Amino acid sequence: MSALQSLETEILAAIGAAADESALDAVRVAALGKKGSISDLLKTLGGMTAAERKENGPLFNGVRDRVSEAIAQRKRALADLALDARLNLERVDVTLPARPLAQGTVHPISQVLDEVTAIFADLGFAVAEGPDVEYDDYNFTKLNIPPDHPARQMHDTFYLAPQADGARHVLRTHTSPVQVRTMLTQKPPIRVIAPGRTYRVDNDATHSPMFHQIEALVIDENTHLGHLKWVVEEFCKAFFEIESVELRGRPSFFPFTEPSVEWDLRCDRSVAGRIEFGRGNDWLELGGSGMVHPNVLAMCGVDASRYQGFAFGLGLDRLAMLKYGAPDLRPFFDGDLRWLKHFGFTAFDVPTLDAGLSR
Ligand code: 2U9
Repeated sequence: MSALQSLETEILAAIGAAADESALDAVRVAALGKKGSISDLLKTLGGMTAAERKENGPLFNGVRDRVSEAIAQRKRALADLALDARLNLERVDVTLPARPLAQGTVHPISQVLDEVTAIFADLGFAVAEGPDVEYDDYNFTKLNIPPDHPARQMHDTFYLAPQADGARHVLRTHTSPVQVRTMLTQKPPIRVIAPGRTYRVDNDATHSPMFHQIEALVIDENTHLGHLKWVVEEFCKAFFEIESVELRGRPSFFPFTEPSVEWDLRCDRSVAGRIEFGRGNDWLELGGSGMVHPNVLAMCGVDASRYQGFAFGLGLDRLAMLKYGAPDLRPFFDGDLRWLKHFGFTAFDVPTLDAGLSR
């Protein structure tokens, strides 16, 4: 091997062995710098004869070019290695949960809706939904409230402008039309809850023109009042997170149920500003219910000679007020950040029956 070849081999080996950019730069300066080995070699060309220069020039320049290219290649490889090492060090686990935002909170009504949905899902109920703007027929007539029925006045209905045929849509006054839609489109057995916004012309400390209801409907061959009471009882125990409850049923009247029952829950109000369930000498009105009226079953396409079922309704806003101690309904819909911060929940408090509904 000629001296020139061994010089090139030696420099290329040093380039390959350079572990970082500064080591590589030292090799570059030693070979190609002002006083570098290759630069020294190139300087000798000036003292050569034309024939020697013609022979050695391309050889020396070839060594310089290959060394320059090897240095550039090693530089890119070292930069890639450095980037890989940095990426490894600064790796972000995108599967980790995001940090909670300082501002936004889950509204108590959304929280209560999630809690109620989790409880009923555990009991085998599906969630049914429907539109806020409803047919008069589904909101009233199919629920056994014909056009001149006095119950229409009690509902304080928001009516929309008449259609070409004179029919008027309404803002649904309860979520019951959702169960009408369910019965019209599904065959029994049916087990659904219908949560959502409802509307009535009403506005004071305990009423808002837009409020939230949750209703349940069960239709099967042998469903009876005992099942209804058991479901209401199980719901109360799970929702108020207590071992036992006592329910009192009062006879009532609703056009869409027969017989109809309103439920009261035993509670203790002896400590001012507090309410506790499951004990005490007081009763809290919970909501109404009953066995679905045979007229309703028939108008919704269910064979009333074979099937029967129960339905009940609860006010979601009232449940939220009771459970989380908010005394006035109006701030629920004001969007005041201070109120939302006080009564809101963090997005990580997803209610489940195993982990606890409210923590
Ligand atoms: C169908 C048949 C029957 C749903 C019912 C009630 C009684 C009731 C109130 C509770 C609190 C409304 O928000 S609230 O003021 N609801 O008392 N709801 S029975 O009965 C139905 C529903 C749908 C097809």
